[in-house]
Amino acid sequence: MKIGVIDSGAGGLTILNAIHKKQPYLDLVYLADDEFAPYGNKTIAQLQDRLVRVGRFFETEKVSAIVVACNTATVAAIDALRATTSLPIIGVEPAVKPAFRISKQRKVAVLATPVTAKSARLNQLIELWKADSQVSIMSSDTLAFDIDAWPETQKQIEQTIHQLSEDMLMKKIDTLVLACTHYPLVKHLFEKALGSECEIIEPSEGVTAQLMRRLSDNYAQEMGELILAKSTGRIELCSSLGVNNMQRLVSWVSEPE
Ligand code: DGN
Repeated sequence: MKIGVIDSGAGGLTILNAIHKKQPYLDLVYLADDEFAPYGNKTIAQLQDRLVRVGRFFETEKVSAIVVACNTATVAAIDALRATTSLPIIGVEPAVKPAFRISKQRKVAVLATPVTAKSARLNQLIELWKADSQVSIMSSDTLAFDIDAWPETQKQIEQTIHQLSEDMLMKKIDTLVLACTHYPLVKHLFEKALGSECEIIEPSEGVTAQLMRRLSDNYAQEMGELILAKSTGRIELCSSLGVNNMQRLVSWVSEPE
């Protein structure tokens, strides 16, 4: 069984890694859509059109499900994608619910791209779970793009994280939700800037659990095991900008570990 995973660049590799760790025999095909990056400053209509094309790509790849490993694409275009394919589609949801549960000071920050930060979906989730917590929705229109352009952008990345963290420290934030799949790649820099008092939450485990639920809903248990047994754990990496760019993205991901 093969699963398609899509993001605008390197960010979704954090989700791909989590899926592979949990289900090492699942075949995965990853599309870094860096030709169209960054997703975070595109219009909703552009993102919908792009995701429909991505859906067609994965259909020709004969995947059994698509994971939209990008918060921006999920809030902007997952419904458009679902409307044009019968494949199961799993999106990534900002992990605000666990953040409100663990925050001791009731001060939570959610950091996302501008599209996600302004989205009705994020704001609805916050309203649903925040209770008496104070919430700061913060966004950066450069951070995801700079992460894809690492290492040339190392300084800009550090500067952006420093500024965002200063703001969070002033607001006495004790729990930070990384609501963009690129940001866990620089989690170590946020940890350094915010200190150990601040919990940092990322979405990869939730998405993996959701994928496995959807797969077992779609395939009877024994059937699912048979299909998994036929898989080899093969990972294919594709970039809409070409092979050289994919190699750069992969080296980025392995570097900080
Ligand atoms: N990884 C994407 C997300 O989770 O929103 C970032 C999209 C982008 O290109 N800015």
